[in-house]
Amino acid sequence: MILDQFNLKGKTAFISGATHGLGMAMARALGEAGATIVINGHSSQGKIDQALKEYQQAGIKAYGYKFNVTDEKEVEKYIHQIEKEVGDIDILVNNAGIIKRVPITDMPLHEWEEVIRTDLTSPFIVSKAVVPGMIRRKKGKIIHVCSMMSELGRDTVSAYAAAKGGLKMLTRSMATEWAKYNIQINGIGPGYFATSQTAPLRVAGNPFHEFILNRTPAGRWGEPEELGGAIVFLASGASDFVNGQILYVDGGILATIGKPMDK
Ligand code: GCO
Repeated sequence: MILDQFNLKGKTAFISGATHGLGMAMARALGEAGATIVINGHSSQGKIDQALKEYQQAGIKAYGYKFNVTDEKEVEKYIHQIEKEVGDIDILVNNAGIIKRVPITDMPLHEWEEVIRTDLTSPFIVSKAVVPGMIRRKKGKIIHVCSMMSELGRDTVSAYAAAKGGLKMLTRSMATEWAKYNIQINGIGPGYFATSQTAPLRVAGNPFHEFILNRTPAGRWGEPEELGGAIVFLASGASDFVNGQILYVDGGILATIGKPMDK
């Protein structure tokens, strides 16, 4: 039965970050599809505990670990610990990320490096730590959280766009090297969603808010749970012959040049 292909019962998914926002929405969807969820945070055990409470209240089996996904030694230690304490990681979602909205001329090198390390190097580090098990088992799903900025530039988000553009090519490179092990590596590309990360942009009367409403054919910001179907598809047997693709969930932004701002 085709719907059985979307069932994640018995699977374990590690979603980096996922203490809030889009990561939490995607993790909840994977949990509701039957997966056991593992999340992480690097700064606050309180945030991890609060998120675990929300997952458990939703009837989702969830575990949380506090470590920094940009630190290779910590990642190796904790991925090993997760596989020992929870089980094999069948699904990896590289979600953890940051954004800094600063014009290039005003961006200090250390801020550029922080964004690149978190949004691009960390998926490299975490995937490298998880993939040996997937290769051994000849089965696995890796999903990188990309962005509109994997395809488009925007002023003040140069480091983020460079990282997310690189993440698109890392997705394709991993698919090239690892598809032969029956591992599917794809990306999910959220458009503009109503989250804490975009809250500063969604202030009524903010020209950017009006711009996005006009630039998005659906005429609205996405709701985080609207990523659920796409992430479950990419994490499930329904996508076993899909590799190196970025699945955009963007209300149509990438389909159009846009239209003049409503007068
Ligand atoms: C911005 C936004 C975007 C979105 C998302 C779009 O500053 O333009 O934060 O980066 O968050 O990444 O796909």
